Amino acid sequence: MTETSGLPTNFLWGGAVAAHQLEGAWQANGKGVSIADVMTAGRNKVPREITAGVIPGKNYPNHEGIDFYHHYKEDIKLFAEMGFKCFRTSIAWTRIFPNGDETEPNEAGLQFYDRVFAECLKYGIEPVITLSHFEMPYHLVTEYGGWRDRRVIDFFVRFATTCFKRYRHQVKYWMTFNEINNQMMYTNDFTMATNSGLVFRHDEDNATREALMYQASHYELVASALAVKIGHQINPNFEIGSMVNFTPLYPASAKPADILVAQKLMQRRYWWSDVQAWGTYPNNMVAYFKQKQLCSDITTEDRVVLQEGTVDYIGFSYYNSLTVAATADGKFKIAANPALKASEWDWPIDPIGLRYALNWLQDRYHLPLMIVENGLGARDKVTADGQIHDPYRVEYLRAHIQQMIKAVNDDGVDLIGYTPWGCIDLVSAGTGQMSKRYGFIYVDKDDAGNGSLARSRKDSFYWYQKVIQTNGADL
Ligand code: P53
Repeated sequence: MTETSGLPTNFLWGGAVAAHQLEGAWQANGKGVSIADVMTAGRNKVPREITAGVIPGKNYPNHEGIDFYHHYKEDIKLFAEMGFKCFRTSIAWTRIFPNGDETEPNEAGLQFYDRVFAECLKYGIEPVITLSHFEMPYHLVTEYGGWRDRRVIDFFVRFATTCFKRYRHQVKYWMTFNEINNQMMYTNDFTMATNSGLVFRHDEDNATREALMYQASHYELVASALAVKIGHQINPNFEIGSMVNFTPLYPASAKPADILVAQKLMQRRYWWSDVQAWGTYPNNMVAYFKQKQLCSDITTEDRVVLQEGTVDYIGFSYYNSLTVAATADGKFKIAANPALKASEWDWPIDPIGLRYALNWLQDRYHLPLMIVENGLGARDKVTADGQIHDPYRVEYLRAHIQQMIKAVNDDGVDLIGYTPWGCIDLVSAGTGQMSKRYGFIYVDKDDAGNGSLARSRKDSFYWYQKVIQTNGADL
C-alpha cells in the first residue's frame, strides 16, 4: 500500500507571486503607473526609496520584473510540469484602471488576464487571485492621498466588481488585500506606501501616522467587505478570503508581563482579520480607539457593510516568528528568537511556528485556511553546466510542509491549499533585489537588471514536483 500524507486529495498545491513583482511591461497596453513603479531597488537594511514620480536614471526593478507579461506561457507551462493545482497571482489594478478613478476599464488590460487565466485553466491550474497586492495606482496616491480618502472605497469596489464580472467563470478563489495587517508597522515608510498608498509628510509624526493608518485601514476593510458582498452576488460559488501576514509573537520568557504583552500585540496584529471574519470590531480595538480617539469616521452604514461582507476563508503568509518582552517603561521590545537560525536577510526560520499559526487561526476563526505564502529568500549559484543546487530551499520547505501535515492530521486543521512564495524568481518586495530568490525556477537576471531572463529548473523544481505527485507523502 502506498503511504498517504493525510492531506485531502483535492488539496491545492501551487505557488504564489504578485503582478508588480514579476510582470514588468509597466507601460504596456495602457497600464498606468502604480506605487510599485516609483520604488527604487534597496538591499538588506537599505530601504527602497519611494520617489516623487518616476525619475530618469534611477533603478526601478519592478518596471521590467521578470517580464512575465511576455513569458507567461512558458512560465505557466513550467508550473504545469511541476504539477501545480493552483497558481496565486494578483491583478495589477493599473492595467485595469490606469489612474484608478476612471469610470471605464482598460479593455487591453482585461485581455491580458483573460489570456493568463485561460493558459492556467488549459493545464487544470486553478487561479487564486489577490485584487490588491502592493500595486495601487500612483494617481490615487498623489491626488487622493491613497487610503486617507474615503472616495478610494468606490474606486476599489469598481475595480473589484469589474474583475469579478469579467472572470466569474475563470476564477473561484479571491483575496481582497494582500497582508492588510502589515500596516501595524506604521512607522515604516515602505510598508505604508505599498499597503495603503500612505506617503507621509515630514510634519506627520508617529501619533499622526498611527491615526492615519487606523482610519485608512477602516476604509480598506469597508472596501473589502463591499467587494466580498458584491462578489457573492456575482457568483455565489466564489470563495473570497482575507489575507494577513502571520508572524507569531512568542513571549520572550515565562514572566507574566511578557506573556501579556505578547497577547496584546497579537491582538494589535490580527484585528484586521477579526473584522473580516467576524464583521465587527473586537472589543480590544473598540477600547483602544476610544482611549486614543482613533478611527473617528466609522458610520452606521459602514458597520452594516462589515457585517454583510465577511470572508469565506483565511489566506495567510507565514515566513517566521519573533519574540517580545515587556520593558520597564511599560513598552516592549521585539527581537529574534535566540533558539532559531535566520536567513541571510535575518528572517528567523521556524517551521513549528507554521503549525502554531494554523492552530491559532483555526481556533480564532473556525474557517478554512490557505497558506498563500511561505518560503526562503536565498542566493543561488549557477554551476558551470547550468545547474542550480538549492538544498537549503528544499530543507526549509520540507520542514514547513511536515508541520503543515501534522496540523491537518493531528490538530484537525481545515487547510485547503499551500502556495509557496515566489515559485519563479522575482523582484523582492522588501528590498527590490533579484538576488533574494525564492523560486523553483531560476531567472537569469541580477540586481542591476542585467541578464537574459532565461528560465531554468532548480533542483527544488524536481523535488516539489515529486511532493505534489505524492500529495505530500514523499518529502
Ligand atoms: P520579500 C514584509 C514582511 C513579511 C512579508 O518578502 C512581506 C513583507 C514585505 O516585504 O511581504 C510578503 O520579497 C509579500 C510579498 C513578498 C514576500 O512576502 O521582501 O506578500 O509580496 O515578496 C517576501 O523577501
